[in-house]
Amino acid sequence: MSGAEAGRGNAERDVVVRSDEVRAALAEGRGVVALESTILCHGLPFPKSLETHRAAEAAVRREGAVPALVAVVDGVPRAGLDDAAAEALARAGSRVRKATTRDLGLLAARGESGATTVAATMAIAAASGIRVFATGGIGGVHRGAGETFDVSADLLELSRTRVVVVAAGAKAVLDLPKTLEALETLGVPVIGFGTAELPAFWMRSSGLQLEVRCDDADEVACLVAAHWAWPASGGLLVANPVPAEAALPREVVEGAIERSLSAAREQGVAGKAVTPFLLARLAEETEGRTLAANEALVVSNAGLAGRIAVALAGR
Ligand code: PSU
Ligand code: MN
Repeated sequence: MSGAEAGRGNAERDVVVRSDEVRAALAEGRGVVALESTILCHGLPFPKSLETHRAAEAAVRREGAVPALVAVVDGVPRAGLDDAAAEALARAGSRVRKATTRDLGLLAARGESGATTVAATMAIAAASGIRVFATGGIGGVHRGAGETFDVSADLLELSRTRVVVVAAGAKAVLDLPKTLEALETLGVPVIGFGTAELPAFWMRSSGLQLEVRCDDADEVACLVAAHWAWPASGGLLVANPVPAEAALPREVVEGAIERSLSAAREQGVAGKAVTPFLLARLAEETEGRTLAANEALVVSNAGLAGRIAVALAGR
């Protein structure tokens, strides 16, 4: 690394405040896994949100890695929030602004807090030296995007930021074929973990074939390292199907998605309110079954991310 590059790296790292544990783990070359805060504040209702977050942290630790909850607190991007801070965010819920990458400067300027989406969490993770991140499902191309232009900033961030995102594919409320096409266009490898099909969040399969399949964390780490050897490369998506015992049947989910989408249209829900609205509505439509599946897949993704972070740290 040249002196200029090293200088830039340090400057970037100073933008984010890392907890002592996260800083030490990174300095020692241990595995660290970023966890996002939008799911904590907007994706799941309290107290399921906090329970899921705690279970995800425990899953990361069981694999020998260190979890780093990412959020913006009073204008300061942070990686590694303690349990009290996590609880405060979960209790504040949707009163905390949902923040994507473009909001990071705004929050800093105004000293405001933000719950970071996949995109903003990736940006903060990369600036902190964290290379692996676990979430539920990424944002993508919404159904009807031809009219609304609603395409998640998560896709753009995946194209440019070097973080491995472990998710149960993209959320099933989206247009999954178009999301997969967009990921190809944006140069984002999609690795099926133990599957050759794109998982569909609460469901294990979407019927959409993937070109890359890995069956263990070392294989993923090897592929990630090779991808990052290429100068212009960005993020990767590791698509991990929801555990079989928590998966929901397609008949249950598809009808509920259709009804939720109609409700969103009727109520004129648009922009960044769409995803939280649909997730909350789906939970009602399925009498909480999507919440149980969401919890199971987040915890499973956190464990896999822990294994990948450890494998990557050892390379
Ligand atoms: N995964 C979940 N629940 C969520 C999200 C992901 O299981 O709530 C969040 C992520 O923060 C993701 C966001 O970035 O939904 C997508 O929002 P949008 O479609 O507005 O980009
Ligand atoms: Mn959107």
